Amino acid sequence: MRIDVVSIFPEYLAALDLSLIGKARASGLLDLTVHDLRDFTTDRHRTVDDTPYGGGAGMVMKPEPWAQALTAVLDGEGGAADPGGTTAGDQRRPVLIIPSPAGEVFRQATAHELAETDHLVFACGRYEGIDERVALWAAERFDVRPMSIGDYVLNGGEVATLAMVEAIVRLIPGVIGNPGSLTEESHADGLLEYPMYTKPASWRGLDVPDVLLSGDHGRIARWRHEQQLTRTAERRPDLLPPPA
Ligand code: 6GU
Repeated sequence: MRIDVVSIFPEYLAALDLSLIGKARASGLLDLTVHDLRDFTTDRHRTVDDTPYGGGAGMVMKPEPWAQALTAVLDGEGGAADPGGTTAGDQRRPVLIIPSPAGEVFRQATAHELAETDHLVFACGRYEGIDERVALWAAERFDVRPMSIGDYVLNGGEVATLAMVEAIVRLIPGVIGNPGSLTEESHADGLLEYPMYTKPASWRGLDVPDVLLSGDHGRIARWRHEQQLTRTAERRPDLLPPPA
């Protein structure tokens, strides 16, 4: 998979060199490049923002640097007639994710869907956002997806991009050593994960539930499923199907 991130704070994305994502890059499963939006400005001050038409607080990101940056990212696609190597080749367009609290909510299902894409581009806005015409212009070249990571406001798209990239990349086949860990985690089956324990069996007066020491795998599986249901009902009742 190829991922390009465009930001005025490329240093924010330095964490993408670490841990699991860093390993995916080193192994060639992920080709990730971070671009500085200011490299696509043409004025002496490398200006990326301006005052909003209609008035109001804050600044808006100017459209032209974004068009230059996104065009450069597309030019970097290789331009070969058949970059995938098979003639039936995948004709899906690159996906442009625009992180925004006004976007569609990014969920585990979204991560699975996007893990199937060949090329993802993240356009990290700052200030009050990016001139709306950029998304319209980009829609002729990309599948444009404004995405929010939850109902709260961040200062810009960088932190949201870190979260989405991590959620997507760990689902690329081969990135996680033990694929079983993907099927037993929270949200894999629409429920929260059951509680986990490790040694010692008794710690500061707190005991691991007996059932987990029983060796009875059927009983353990039933207990874990009940725990998933009670935990989800307590913490995230919105995830449960409405009672019939
Ligand atoms: Cl994707 N961006 C910003 N700036 N704030 C957010 C968000 C995204 N998701 C939730 N809040």
